[in-house]
Amino acid sequence: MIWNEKFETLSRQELEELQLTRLRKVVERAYTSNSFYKAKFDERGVKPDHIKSLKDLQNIPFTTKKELVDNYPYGVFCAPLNEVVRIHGTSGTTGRPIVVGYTRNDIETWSELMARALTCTGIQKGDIIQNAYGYGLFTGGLGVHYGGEKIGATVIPLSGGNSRRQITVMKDLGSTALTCTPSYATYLAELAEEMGFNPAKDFKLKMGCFGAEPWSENMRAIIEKKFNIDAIDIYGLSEVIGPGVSIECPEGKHGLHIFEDHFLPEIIDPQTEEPLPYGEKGELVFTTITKEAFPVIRYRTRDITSLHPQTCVCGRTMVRMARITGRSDDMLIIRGVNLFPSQVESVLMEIEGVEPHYNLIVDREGTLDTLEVQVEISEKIFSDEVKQLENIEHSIVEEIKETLGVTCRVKLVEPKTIQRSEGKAKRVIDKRQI
Ligand code: DLL
Repeated sequence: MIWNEKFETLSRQELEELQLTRLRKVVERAYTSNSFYKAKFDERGVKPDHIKSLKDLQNIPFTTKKELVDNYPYGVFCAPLNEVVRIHGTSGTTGRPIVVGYTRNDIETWSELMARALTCTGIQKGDIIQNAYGYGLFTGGLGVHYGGEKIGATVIPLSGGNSRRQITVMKDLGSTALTCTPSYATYLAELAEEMGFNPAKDFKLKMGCFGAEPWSENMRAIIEKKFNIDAIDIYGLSEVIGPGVSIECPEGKHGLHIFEDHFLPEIIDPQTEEPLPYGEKGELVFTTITKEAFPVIRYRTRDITSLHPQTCVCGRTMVRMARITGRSDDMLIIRGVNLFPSQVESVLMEIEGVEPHYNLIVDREGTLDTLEVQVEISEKIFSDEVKQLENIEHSIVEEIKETLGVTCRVKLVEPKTIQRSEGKAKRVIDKRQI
C-alpha cells in the first residue's frame, strides 16, 4: 500500500525537478532569515542564486551537531517564534540539548510523512496502534501519533514504561501494531511470557514499527518470532524532523525508503568529507527541503549507512538507505579494530541459548583496551550443566574473534539481570572515558 502514490512513485526526472525548486527555496529561506546560515554561506561566497542544479548543493558548507548545540536554543530557527507551534528536542545526555521547532506547515509535513511511513509498513485504518514510543520532547511518541491519526488508525497513546499495563492493554484492547524501540519490544515479549501469555499466539499483533536505535537483522528475527509479526525498521532524527525520514517496506525488508521529496540524502567520507557514490558506506548527510522553522542544510548525522537507488518491488522509486550500522560516535575502537555494538549484537543473536539482553564493557588494562561482553542466557541453560555454559562462552569468544577480529572476555549472566530499557537502550559502558 502506498499513501501518496503521486509523490512516492515520481520518476527520477520529476523528482529532481521538484527537489531543485525546493532546495533553492530552502537555501533562500536560510540565508535571508537566519544570521548563522548567512554567515556560513558568506564565508564560502555562496549566494542562494548560485544554486542552479542539485550538484551545486556540494558547494554549500556542512552543518554539524556542534553548531546546532552552540546555537542553543533558537539560533538556527528560520521562522519567527510566534509561528512555531511545537518544540521537540534531544535529551542532551551527552551535553547541551538541541531544540527543534515546527511551524503549522511543518507539523502537517511530518504527519504526512508518518502517514506514508505507517502505510508503508502495512498499517491502515482499522488497525489499533499501541504507541509505546515516549511522548514528550522525544519525537517518537507524537510523530507516530499524528501519522496514525492521519491514516485513520486507532492510536493508543501509552508512551514508554508502565510495562505490565502495556501487556494488559495489548491483550484487552486488541492492539494490531506495536510501535517502540526494538529493545523495548524484546522486553515486552519477555514480560508477556512472565505474565503467563504466549506472545506469538495470545495477542492480535500483526506488525511492529521499530527504530530510534541501531538493531541487527538477527534481533529482527528474534522479535518477529517472539511476537509472530513483521518487524519493520523506521529511521529518523530530531534535527531532520523526527521519525518518518525513511522506512522499510515489508515486501523488501532490504533498506529504508527515504522520502526524497522532502530530504536530500548524501553519503560522505567522514574524514575527507568527500561525497561517496551509491552503494558505498559512509556518513549520512541530510538537507531538508521543505521544513520552515528548523531546516537543516547538509547536516552531518554521524549515522553510518549506504544508499541504493534501484526501484523497489513495492513500487516506490525513492532511494533506499541500508540499515544503520551505528553512529560514528558510538563506534568502539578496541586495540585498533573498529566495531559497532550492533555488529556484536548480530554475532550474539546467532548463538543458541543467548537472550537479546547484553552489555558491552570497554576498559583499559595498562595500555591495552579490553572488551567484556556480558550477556544473559536462557533460564533453561542457566540451570543446566557447567559444561554447556562453557561451550556457549567459548562460541561467543570464537565467533567475535572470527567475525569482528577482536578478542573479548565473556561473562554469561543470569536471566533478567541486565537492565531493561523503556526507550533507547544503553548497552555500552566505556570505562576508558570515566
Ligand atoms: O530517535 C527519532 C525516531 C523516533 C526514529 C522513533 C525512529 C522511531 P533522536 O532521538 O533525535 O530521534 O535520535 C536520532 O537515533 O541519528 C540514529 O543514530 C538513531 N536512530 C534512529 N532511528 C534508527 C534506526 C529519533 N532505525 C538518532 N536504526 C539517529 C538505527 C536509529 N539508528
